[in-house]
Amino acid sequence: MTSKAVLITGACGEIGQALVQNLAAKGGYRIVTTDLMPLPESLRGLSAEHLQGDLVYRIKQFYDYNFDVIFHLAASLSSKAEIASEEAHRINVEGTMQLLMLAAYKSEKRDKPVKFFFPSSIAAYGFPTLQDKQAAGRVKEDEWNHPHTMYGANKLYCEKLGEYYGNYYGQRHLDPNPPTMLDFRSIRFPGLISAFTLPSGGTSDYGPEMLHAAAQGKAYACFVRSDTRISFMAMPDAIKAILSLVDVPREMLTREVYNINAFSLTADQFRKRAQDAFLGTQISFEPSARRQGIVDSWPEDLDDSRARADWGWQPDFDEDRFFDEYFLPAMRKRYAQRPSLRSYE
Ligand code: AKB
Repeated sequence: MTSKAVLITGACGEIGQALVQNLAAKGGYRIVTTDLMPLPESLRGLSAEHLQGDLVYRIKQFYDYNFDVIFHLAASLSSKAEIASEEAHRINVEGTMQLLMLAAYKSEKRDKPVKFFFPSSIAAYGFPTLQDKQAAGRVKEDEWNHPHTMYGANKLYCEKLGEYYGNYYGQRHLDPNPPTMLDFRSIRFPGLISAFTLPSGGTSDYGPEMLHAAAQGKAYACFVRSDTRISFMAMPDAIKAILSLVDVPREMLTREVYNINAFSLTADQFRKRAQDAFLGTQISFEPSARRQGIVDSWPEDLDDSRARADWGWQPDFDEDRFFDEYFLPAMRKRYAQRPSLRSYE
């Protein structure tokens, strides 16, 4: 059996690391990775080749390959992107644009669509006020598309670029014999939580940061108010969603961009979960106006009915299962020596 050639950009990030591990475990893929950073020790041997460097300046290198699937995960996340906005635009938009052009060219040349997976985000949404957010509840993909952040604007625009290159590039879909176009697929992720890695530069980071700090017996000052609510998901569900969406036959899809959802909880509910799990948990709330403003513009909850109907999406981990079957067992294993860890047996 010939293996599928895949490119994973941002391979050293949280989703990247989990995806490399999952694809390698599944088998049947020749994985090429790229990132600004060297590949962590744990991933060496899983990637056939790692190209270290800035994608935007090194795009020519990638024309030598024939990728079947591109997972374009590299991005500057929401909080970081507000500190260096123009640099974030370069990474988030120009990087995506360069890869879309490559995938469009290869799809046409090989007469075979290159699959292009793009992780979008709840940051693509934006509510003018907290009252609007609270009144809206679960949002559908086409509602409230008014991001407040550079990162959110970049995500929304890149979704549109993907739709353009996949369907209308050069208006050649109107030719009598239209060329083969790339196959763009995207998911709007909620905040993601891994039991094995920590995020950096994002704004949903308070969730995972709080839990990991509590598990290590470290005090944590949460940078948003206790009543702040957005939706979250376990990393294994995020990876499951990516792999399912990429594998599903195109005819089953009615759109390019899908919400997915698992559970929605407040920062205070996170604190209570951490207190129940870890003795001596010390969590305070010290909101930062800028980061608070960002999460206040993001939805409390997502309507993922389209993903459920079109490609059978369903999370494995609701809130209880996330804590009881994923996060806490991993923490027990990792910090087994810590005396303040409650026993759950
Ligand atoms: C961020 O906080 O920037 C990301 C996201 C929600 O896309 N985790």
